[in-house]
Amino acid sequence: MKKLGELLMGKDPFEEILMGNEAVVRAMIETGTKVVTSYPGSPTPEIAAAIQRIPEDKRPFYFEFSVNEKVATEVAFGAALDGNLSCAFYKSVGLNVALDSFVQLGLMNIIGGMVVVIGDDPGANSSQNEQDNRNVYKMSRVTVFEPASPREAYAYYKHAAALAVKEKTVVVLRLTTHVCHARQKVKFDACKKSIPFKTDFNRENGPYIALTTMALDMKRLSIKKLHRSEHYIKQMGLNTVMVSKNNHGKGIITSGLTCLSVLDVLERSHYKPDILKLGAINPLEKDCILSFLKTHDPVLVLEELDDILELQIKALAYDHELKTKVMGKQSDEDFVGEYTPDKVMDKLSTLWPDMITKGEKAAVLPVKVPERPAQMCPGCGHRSAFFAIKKALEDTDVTVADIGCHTLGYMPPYNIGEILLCMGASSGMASGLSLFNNKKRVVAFLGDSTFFHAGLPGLINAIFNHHNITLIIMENGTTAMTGHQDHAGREIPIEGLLKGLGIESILSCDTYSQSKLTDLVKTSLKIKGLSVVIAKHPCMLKFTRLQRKKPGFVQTHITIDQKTCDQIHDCVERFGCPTFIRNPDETVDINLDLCIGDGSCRPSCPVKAVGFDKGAK
Ligand SMILES: Cc1ncc(C[n+]2csc(CCOP(=O)(O)OP(=O)(O)O)c2C)c(N)n1
Repeated sequence: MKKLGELLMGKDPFEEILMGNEAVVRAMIETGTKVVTSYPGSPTPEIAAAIQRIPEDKRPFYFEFSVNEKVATEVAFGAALDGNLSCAFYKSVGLNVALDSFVQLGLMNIIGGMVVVIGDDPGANSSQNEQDNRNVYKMSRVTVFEPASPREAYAYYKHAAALAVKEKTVVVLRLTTHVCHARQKVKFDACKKSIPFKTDFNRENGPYIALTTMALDMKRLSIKKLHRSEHYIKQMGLNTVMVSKNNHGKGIITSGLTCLSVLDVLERSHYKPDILKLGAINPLEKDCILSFLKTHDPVLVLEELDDILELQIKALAYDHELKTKVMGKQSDEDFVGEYTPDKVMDKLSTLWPDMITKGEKAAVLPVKVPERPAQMCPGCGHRSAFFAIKKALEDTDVTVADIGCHTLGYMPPYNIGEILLCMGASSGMASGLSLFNNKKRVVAFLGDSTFFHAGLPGLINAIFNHHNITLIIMENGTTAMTGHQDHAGREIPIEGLLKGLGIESILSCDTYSQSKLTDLVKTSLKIKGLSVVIAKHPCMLKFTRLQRKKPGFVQTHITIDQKTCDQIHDCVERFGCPTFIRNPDETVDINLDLCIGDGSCRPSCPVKAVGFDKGAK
């Protein structure tokens, strides 16, 4: 196989097995998308990774990691006002951050067209919740396409782009985790000749100021655009009916990945209901749904997460005085988690036991894998920081976590970080906890990418309102948790920014200098008002990956001098690096596959039994 970057840039049609996220990049190129923006977050970061496989000078569009999802949305919107087709992509909860700008998009005459790709995460595989963003799309009056596979992700992006350009509007491509990450053979079309960047903004194309009565006219326009979208959806046949000869009159309405789970289950059923698969989930194409409801009874609406389709379809049936029984969620549990084949099997066999025997297993058997709790990598600077900071804390102190690799500090053996909301929330929550609180000191944690993303307002609030907190910024030079994406810290040193904000107490040190860090935190905690500690160390996963690429690289390890070791086990119980193996006879060994020889664990040994192997630096 050609390199991914070359493949994506090919002029001729080709067929290849690609990830859903990668297939979307080819669609961007084919549709002439000119500006692409993002803030990283699973399940979409591989879109950025695929874009970055195309050398910047060959990339047919501008790409940036914006400072957060709201700014990513605004940059893409601005470029579209100039006449370019643009795209912003981010994860489910990213929409919460983008929302203030996102809800306005439907009102605007977006000259070049705009696609927003949002990766929802049913099952909360890598998110702090499994929010159903379909609730927001209705409110924002945006058209939404939902693919079930990489093949459809590619095709639906192209549809989204075509409709966005035609109607000068925004169209959402709703991906979910396994559509993003699944791999499938996709047939790609040829690439048209390149389209130039445009800078044609003209306010006559507006109105773009949605104030007072203008906002209402703009809303009327957005409603009209949605009607036209419904027409497009019908014309393009985005909603499809799969007919079975032996359906017993029953029907299922579903969309996205759930449809594949249903198809999987129906391979084992005694009869097969017809399926209406919705490729467009907002607006709903009423004609096709009504004709399905008129020709099937009962109809089951199967959808992951909330009952968005179900309620609309029930309302449609009611308005048209249909007698068809429309069923959907049967229990609270139906609102929770992914609709895997097993879950769908369970649901269908309970509801229609004559159709499928209860206890039948879905085709995809769950593979039993050992549990693997999330943990910090060997050598992680955050581990050294938590080890050191714990020594400075008292039991009564309240520790407030934020989102990033350092969230893992809440786990044993550190147990630091007792509350978590979302990105950038730690300073604000800590400020609230500090009010009228003279007994407990309040310590907040914040990663460096998050500092720029949403951390600054909470910090500025703490300065402005004189809150009494200690903020520890865990600076590792990258957006580590989502795969080492770049962030604004490359251009803007955090310490300088803090000084510029007028913060008087700013202390900083490398986290490997553990005793120094303990002292700095102790000093900080004595200060009345706001104090900041910057706990720095480069992300060691990123660092070692780069080191290993260097010619002549030799991996060194740490060693344990078994004669000196007193089996105190601080290395295992307090430092907690996964590299240490505690044997049944209480001796301690090193897992050489994991150890990166960084030596950050050495201060954890009170008898100095941890050393470097020969040649290590
Ligand atoms: C609004 C929002 N956008 C994106 C994410 C995905 N996400 C989780 S952690 C993280 C990055 C954290 O980076 P940083 O603050 O530098 O901490 P690190 O992981 O490097 O320790 C991101 C982007 C999210 N959870 N919420």
